[in-house]
Amino acid sequence: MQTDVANQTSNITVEDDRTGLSIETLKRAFADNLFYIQGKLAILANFTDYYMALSYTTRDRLLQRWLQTLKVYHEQDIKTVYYLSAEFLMGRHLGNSLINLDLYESIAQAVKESGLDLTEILEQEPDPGLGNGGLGRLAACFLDSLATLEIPAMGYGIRYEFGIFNQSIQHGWQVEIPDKWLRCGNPWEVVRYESTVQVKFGGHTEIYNDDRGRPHTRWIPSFTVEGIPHDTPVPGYQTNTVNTLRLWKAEAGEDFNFQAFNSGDYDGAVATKIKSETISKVLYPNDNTPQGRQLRLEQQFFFVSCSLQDIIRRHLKKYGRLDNLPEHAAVQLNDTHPAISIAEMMRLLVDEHGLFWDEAWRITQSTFAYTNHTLMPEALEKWGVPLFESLLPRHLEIIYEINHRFLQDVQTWYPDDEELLARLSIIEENGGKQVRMANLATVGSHAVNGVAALHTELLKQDVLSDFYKLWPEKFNNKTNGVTPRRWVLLANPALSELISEKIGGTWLKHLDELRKLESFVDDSDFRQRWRQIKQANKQKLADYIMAHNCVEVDVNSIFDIQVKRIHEYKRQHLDLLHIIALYLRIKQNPHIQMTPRTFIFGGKAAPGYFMAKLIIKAINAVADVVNRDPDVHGRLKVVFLANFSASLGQLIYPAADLSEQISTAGKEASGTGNMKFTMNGALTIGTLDGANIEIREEVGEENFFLFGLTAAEVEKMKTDGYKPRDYYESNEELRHVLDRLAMGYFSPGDKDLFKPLVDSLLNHDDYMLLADYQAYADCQDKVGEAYKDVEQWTTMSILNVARSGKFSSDRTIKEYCDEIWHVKPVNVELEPYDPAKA
Ligand code: GPU
Repeated sequence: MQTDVANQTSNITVEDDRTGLSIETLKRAFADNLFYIQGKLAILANFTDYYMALSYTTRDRLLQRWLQTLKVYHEQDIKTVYYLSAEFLMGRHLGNSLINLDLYESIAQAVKESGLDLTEILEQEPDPGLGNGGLGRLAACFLDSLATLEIPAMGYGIRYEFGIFNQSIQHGWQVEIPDKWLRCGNPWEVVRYESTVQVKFGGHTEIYNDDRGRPHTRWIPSFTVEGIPHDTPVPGYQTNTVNTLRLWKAEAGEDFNFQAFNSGDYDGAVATKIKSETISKVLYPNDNTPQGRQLRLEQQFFFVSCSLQDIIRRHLKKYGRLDNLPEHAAVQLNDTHPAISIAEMMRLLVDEHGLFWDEAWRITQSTFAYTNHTLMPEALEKWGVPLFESLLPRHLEIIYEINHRFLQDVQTWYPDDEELLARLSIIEENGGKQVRMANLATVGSHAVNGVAALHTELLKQDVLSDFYKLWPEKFNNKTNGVTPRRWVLLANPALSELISEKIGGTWLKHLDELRKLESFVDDSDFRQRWRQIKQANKQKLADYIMAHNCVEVDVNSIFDIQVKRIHEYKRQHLDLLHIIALYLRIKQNPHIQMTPRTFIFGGKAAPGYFMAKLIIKAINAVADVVNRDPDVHGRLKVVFLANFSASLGQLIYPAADLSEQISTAGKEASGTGNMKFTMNGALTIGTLDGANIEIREEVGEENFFLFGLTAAEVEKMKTDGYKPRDYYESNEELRHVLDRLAMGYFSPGDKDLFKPLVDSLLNHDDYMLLADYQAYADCQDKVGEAYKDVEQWTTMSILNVARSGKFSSDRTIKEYCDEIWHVKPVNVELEPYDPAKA
């Protein structure tokens, strides 16, 4: 790197160097950080060094706001939101920080004057993959909105050493590669050793009497682990507020350091250390289907205990009492992963802080709220009682006590309804006792919400219907949203610029203002630029596809995209059946007219999910045949993009023409990718599921490609006895498609390869692909026709963006603030940095 640092004559003061925003100062800081932090001479530096130096330059400029925010929160009488989540899929930090600090342009200039290119440096950042999919990404969008809305908030989670695996595709199969995201260091975290907490596990409980002869319970653990907080700043967009994401790393406790070593038990000491550190080692790569492993429960309890101890410690330091905790803390449970919070809070209040049970219960219930993210029965977390007893003996006692008191209440309201009691009980008695975490979370919270209107209705009618009858007022809907800062401004700068040129820049904080775009819908210059931007975004993706898949795609074809976790309920294989059908139509009639399409897939399968991995293989197998067949003649291409992630999403959403949201109705709680596509001007082909329903309501039914059974029809068909084979037998095209797959047409070396996939569809078809197949294929024909009318498609695309304002996570978070948390914004005024006073 060539800099002119040596020639600089301006007077840059020390404090300027770390807070100054002029191009000159930024250049100087960048060069300094390369030298002093990375320890590299410019001529020997590589891109990682540039990335690190630029990150420190940016972090320095965040710190003033971050520390000022902490000071204001410390001094003022406020209520704070604590968002507890086992996953935070934050996405890359550097670009987002630059945007939120309004520093993007200056840094780009400073970097350019240093002879480098900012976008290339941004690509060096490892994408912190501390989540699986929608649930973890939602938590990240929420943190962005909380900071932007100036709400005092803190995210609490686990600092996994290995995040979601990297996916590579080998011979069409998914191969998992460990994600060593911390290898080069993490410039975005600050370790707060002084706030380390102790977490107990195992052992037994005993009763003892206090000085006044009152009995108490004491938990004697068999081992203790330390939780070390690692803090990451979360800047709001164009505000001074910088909130904190606090992630806990597990380390061996004090006793390890002395006792085991001193007694000469070196192996034993090391084993303890390894066991402790294992707790925050790796993210469980399951989405929507928990694995009931002991380590997973250890992870959950570990971060919950750390976080609640942290909250209580800070509260006590400030107020010296706990009865007013609910006035200052709102704790949100992101699904049931942190639901053990209910029992841990009771334990801390009763056993450790000496509160009476009833008072502790009042505090707990008024502090916690619970968000449910799934209706799928297999995704509801349950833990075997024996495991619970050995790992968390005191918590099991507390859960029994909570359950006993709860069921006694129920009995007074509904006497002699044994079945109702059995359904409501926190303990499932059938087939080996289990603790039902959703029941625990519901009983212990004052609010329970679903994540889209349909999902909340189904929660009330189905999964949690008995609780709804008891406490209808507890239930509420909070339709998900996504942050337009990352998903439009950062991902799609050209579109953002066009929009700001037309309606000003405030839409980024008030997304409803996008409606103003409707008045430009007939402006031919605007429409043309709209199309050019989409085309350029498609070209960027096409270049990526060429570089990574060696497949040439036509940017004039429909970019028809399905990116999300691979799951049978999301029905990537329905998309695939239709692709095979189109291919067979070409083979039968080589001159058939067809709007050219590029089908693009991306998504990870849980490593133990056989059928999901087979679907990936099938997509790649079909791609191999279709992409090579000269008969296809540019009409079809199929691409599976490896290693879908937040950062790859930023490339993909802006390049889409068609967004595939084709889950079986009633199965996708909300979906959030659907919103990102819509905001970037893609049209949706989708079922009446999750937030699709609300997207269609907003954009207008004429601007949405709807197909398929409704949730009610799905249920009715199931109870009436669904026979997938009937569809196979009566639908010739569908039969040919399935036969080709089953016969090994796409797997020449292994004819039976896809038989399990076909058999599952013919014999069970739990997600009703065959019932929805014809409606989907017909709807896709309409899409193909519609795309031919460029003008009409442009109008629909503009209207989709103009009417997507509801799906900002700012709207979602405002609703949580007003209706669940009862928290208000807190203004943070910046004070000039003064080293003498710091
Ligand atoms: N979701 Br439960 C996940 O991503 N992982 C999970 O373990 C569970 C739910 C998703 C839902 O599938 C999706 O519909 C929703 O939009 C998202 O959570 C955020 O609410």
